[in-house]
Amino acid sequence: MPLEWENSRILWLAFKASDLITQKYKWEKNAACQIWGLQNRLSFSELIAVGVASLLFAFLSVCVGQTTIVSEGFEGIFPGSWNVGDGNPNGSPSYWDKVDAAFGGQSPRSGNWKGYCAGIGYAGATNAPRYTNYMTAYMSRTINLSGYSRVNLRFWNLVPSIETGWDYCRVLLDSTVLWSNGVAIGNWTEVSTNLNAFAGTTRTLRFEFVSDSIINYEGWYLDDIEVTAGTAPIMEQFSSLTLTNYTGYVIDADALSNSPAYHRYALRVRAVFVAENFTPAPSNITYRLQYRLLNSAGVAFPIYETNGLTNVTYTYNLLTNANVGGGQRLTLTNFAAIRPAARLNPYDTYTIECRLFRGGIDTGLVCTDGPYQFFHFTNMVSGDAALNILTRLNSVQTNRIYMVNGAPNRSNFIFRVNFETHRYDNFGGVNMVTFYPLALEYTLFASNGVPVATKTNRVVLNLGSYSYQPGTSNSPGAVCADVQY
Ligand SMILES: [Ca+2]
Ligand SMILES: [Ca+2]
Ligand SMILES: [Ca+2]
Repeated sequence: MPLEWENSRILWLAFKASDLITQKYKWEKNAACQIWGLQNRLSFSELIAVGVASLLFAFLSVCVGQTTIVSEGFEGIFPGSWNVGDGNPNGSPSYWDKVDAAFGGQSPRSGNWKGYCAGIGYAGATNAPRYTNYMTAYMSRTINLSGYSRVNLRFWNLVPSIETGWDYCRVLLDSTVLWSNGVAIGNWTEVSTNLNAFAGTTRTLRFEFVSDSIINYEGWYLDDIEVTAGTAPIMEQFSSLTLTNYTGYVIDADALSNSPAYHRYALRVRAVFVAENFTPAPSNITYRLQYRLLNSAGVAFPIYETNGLTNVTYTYNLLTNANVGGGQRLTLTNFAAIRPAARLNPYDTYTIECRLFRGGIDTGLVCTDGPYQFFHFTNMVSGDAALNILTRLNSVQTNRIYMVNGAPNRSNFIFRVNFETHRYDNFGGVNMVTFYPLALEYTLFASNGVPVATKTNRVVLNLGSYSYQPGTSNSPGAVCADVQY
């Protein structure tokens, strides 16, 4: 349905699609259409891109903490940064290489590959390999520990058999022996060594297997070697923050159901972080994860605390205990159920924030997930008389950028309107189509802000939509319309 007006070069159009939404559009010759939202000014292209953005940034996290200096699981190119060789010129050269899962009969500690002291030049068969005589097989690399005051070395190792008393494994930092072993280790076993004494320097880390002139067995395997560094005795790092039940809806009535498929009344959030102990002694730590829901302006949105009430800072706080052994790194996973305490605005976007506190002290670590958009149904009664419908006006476009007053087919503008409605009604009853009116109201403004009289300013649509969409969990029925008036 066309809109007509008398004269203007810069015009404004106020658009009203229902009592729930009011959007104002500015339209200018040769200029992009822009939308003024309820709270924020958004450019047209930004609003359309919101759905894409939430996918792109869903896994973006802000993470700071300890640093991984070395991470070797033998899954990539080997030797890579390592120097490998046999320091004993006698016998045939035999030294470190990566070997596959089947090699030697024992699976890698992780992935598909592990390191073997005689991967190059081994004796025997791949299913029963043996190291050779006269080996000083090494894999070594430089580690730069400058800028850190705390350093941990961890590695996993396995020694199916060895000539005890004559052949041996050891780990060195330059010429300092950090660890040594001359006996069989039947299962993958982690070794943890504190390297704080070497922090701030650059060193050479060396794994060395030594055999004498006679009698050989299977020898030494390595996997998942890690050198991590930090600046404090205990350090943490966020791995991820993920909204796990995003459907585009928050449905308060789901709180009446015990089924996990109906848990859409809360934002189910998984936070994963690692805690590392850079001391030799175990540490028992209480962490607090403080969650907030931020709108697009970065302002905290009302949410319920774990006790079902709201607090003044709109935070949701969970405590978790961690017993982190000396030199150990622990991965901790925390699950939150964040429930909005007010109706989420379908025109705004929301980001979930998690802040980590250790023993009451803010670690400064923050992780975020978002932005997300939601249609939020607050109706709690299945069979209430009201029509529980949410709408959103997505865009308005015009097909021409000029008008000629009095000329046939040129004295009006035709607007293409894109909107959507979502309905969640009678969700405990029979699913059926109901028709309801949706009014689109237009107002034209001249550049001085004064409304311009038009022949038409209201279009009433008769829309029909299902009360819900049946499924494993019933979903709201939706209508997305792209109509011209
Ligand atoms: Ca591996
Ligand atoms: Ca040799
Ligand atoms: Ca030997």
